[in-house]
Amino acid sequence: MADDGVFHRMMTRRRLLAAASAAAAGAALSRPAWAQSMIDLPLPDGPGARQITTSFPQKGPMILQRTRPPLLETPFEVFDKGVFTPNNQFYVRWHWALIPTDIDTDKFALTVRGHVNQTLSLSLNDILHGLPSVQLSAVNQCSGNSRGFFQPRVPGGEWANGAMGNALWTGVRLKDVLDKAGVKPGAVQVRFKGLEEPVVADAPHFVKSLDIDHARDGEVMIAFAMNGEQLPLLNGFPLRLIVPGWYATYWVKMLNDIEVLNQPDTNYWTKVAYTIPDTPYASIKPGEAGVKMIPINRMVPRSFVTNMASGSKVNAAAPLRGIAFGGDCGVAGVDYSIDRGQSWRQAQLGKDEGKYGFRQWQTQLALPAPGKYSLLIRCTNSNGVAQPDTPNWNPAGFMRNVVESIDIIAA
Ligand SMILES: Nc1nc2c(c(=O)[nH]1)N[C@H]1C(S)=C(S)[C@@H](COP(=O)(O)O)O[C@H]1N2
Ligand SMILES: [Mo]
Repeated sequence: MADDGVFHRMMTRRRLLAAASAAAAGAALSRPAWAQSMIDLPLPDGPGARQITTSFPQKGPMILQRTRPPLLETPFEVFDKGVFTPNNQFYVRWHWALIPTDIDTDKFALTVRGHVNQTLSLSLNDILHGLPSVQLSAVNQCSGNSRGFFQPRVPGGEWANGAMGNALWTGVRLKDVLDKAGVKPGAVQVRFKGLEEPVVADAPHFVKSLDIDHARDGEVMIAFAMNGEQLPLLNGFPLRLIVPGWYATYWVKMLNDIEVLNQPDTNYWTKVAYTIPDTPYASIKPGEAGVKMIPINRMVPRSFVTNMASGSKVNAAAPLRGIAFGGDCGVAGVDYSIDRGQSWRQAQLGKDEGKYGFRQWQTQLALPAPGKYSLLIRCTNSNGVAQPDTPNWNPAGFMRNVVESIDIIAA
C-alpha cells in the first residue's frame, strides 16, 4: 500500500489531473442540468430531491449540494457495499473555492515552522521515504453531517447522512514530523493550513489547530494515501491530516503548512466557527442563550440501516443490515427494536477493521405480523456511550445524534 506505486502515480499526477478536469469540463458542457438524474432525499423540510452529478474530477455519481466551493454528498446506498467508502464516491466539502487543480508534485513542500528548533521544508519524497509509514482505518465525518434532519431547521449545508466516509489511510505520524523539527518547550498548539485560498483577499484562510499533546499522540497522521491510492484532489491531494475519532473539520486537506504555536490559537476557524454548546450531546433548546461554547472535538456513536430505506415494503423475514461507528472509540454493540423500544435485540457485528472505522452489523428480521413497523437502531460504543432517545439540537446543526429509526411495511 505505502509503496512506490502510489508515489510513481503521484509523479504522473499533473498530466492525469489535466485530463480529468478537461473531461469534467466537457461533461458539464455537454450535459444540461435537466438531463442529469435526481435522487430523493429523506429530509423533513426538504429539499425532497437533488441532482446526481458525475462532473467532478476523480468522482463517480455524487449528490450535488453546491458547485463552488464543492459540496458533494455520498449516495447512501454506497454504504451498503462495505465498510470502506470508495474514493470516487467519498464526500467532498470545502470552505473556499480557490482550490488548485494542478499540483506540481516535484515542487510541493510541507513547511514545519513556528515554535520549533529547526524550520523544515519537506518534499513528498521526504514524507514517503524518510519516515516510517503507518496505516489506520478511520471515519471522516463532517460536523454538520445529517444537518438536514435538525428540527427546527438550522441554516448551513443541508446534508442528509452522506457527509461521512470511512477509509484506510496511509501516511506518517504527525509526531514523527514534529520531532524532526524539534518542538520547543512552551508549545501549546499546532496549526494546520492547506493550499487553497479564500475568494476575497481579506477573508481568513481555512486553518485549524490541535493541542500540542493531541498533535503528538502518535495517532494523528499526515496521510498520502486513501484506500491504497493517492488521495483524490478534492479529498486533499497530495497530503491531508487524519485526526482519528475527531470531526473532519480538523482533517486539513492539501496540507502544506504546520505551525507550532506558543500561544493558544485565536483565529476565526478555531475560536468562532465550529464551536458547540458545552452541554451533554452539545444540545440546547432553540433560543436558549448564555451557553458556554467550546471547539467541536470528539465524535459520538452512530448507526445506520443500509439495505432498506424508510417507507420500504419488506418481507417479514427480511435480512436487516447496516453500519455503525463508535465515534472516538470502537463499537461495543448495535441493538435494534421492532416494538418502539420496549424490547431490544442484539445485531451481529461484522469484522473489526479498527476502532475508528465503520463496523458492519446485521440481523434477520422476524416480524410477527404484516403491517407498519418503526424500527429503532442504537449503537453503544466501547466507552459505554449510546445514541440518545431524543435528537440533540444546536443552532449550527453539529453532531446530529439520536437512536436511528426507519419506517417499513411488512408484507
Ligand atoms: N484545506 C481544507 N481542509 C479541510 C476543509 C477545507 O475547507 N479546506 N474542510 C474541512 C471540513 S469542514 C470537512 S467536513 C472535511 C471534508 O473532507 P473531505 O472533503 O475529504 O470529505 O475537510 C476538512 N478539511
Ligand atoms: Mo465539515
